[in-house]
Amino acid sequence: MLVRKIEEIKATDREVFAENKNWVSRRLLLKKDNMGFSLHETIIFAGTETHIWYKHHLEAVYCVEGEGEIETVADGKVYRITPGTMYALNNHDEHYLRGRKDMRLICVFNPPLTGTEVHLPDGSYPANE
Ligand code: 9YT
Repeated sequence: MLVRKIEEIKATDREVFAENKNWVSRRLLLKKDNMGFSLHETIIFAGTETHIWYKHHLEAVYCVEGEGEIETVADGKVYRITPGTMYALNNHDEHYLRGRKDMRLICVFNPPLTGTEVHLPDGSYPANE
């Protein structure tokens, strides 16, 4: 049984800040936990825009706090994100993620992140080795 609390993860190597400081992600479950997915709580900071294109991962995101939007690049559609909204990048959708108020998101990645990935210039995370 694994039981973890966000407060225990803060200031450990399971807490990762974006290089551009757009977000912080606390990784409750990673590849090494052998669950087949990773589970994160991510705070997207107000006033930020992040280009994301997960070419090697599927991600589902559930908003529990705050407000923002995603814009899908292929069709220019904008989706408002508020508490209770889920979006799933089932087509590896390239998008912009914008925080209007600090947004608290619960994120699931398949395949799981190892925890050491950083966003590449194209908005992806590298494929796991
Ligand atoms: C929603 C999203 O993908 N934000 C970027 C950070 C990512 N959730 C992560 O690494 O935890």
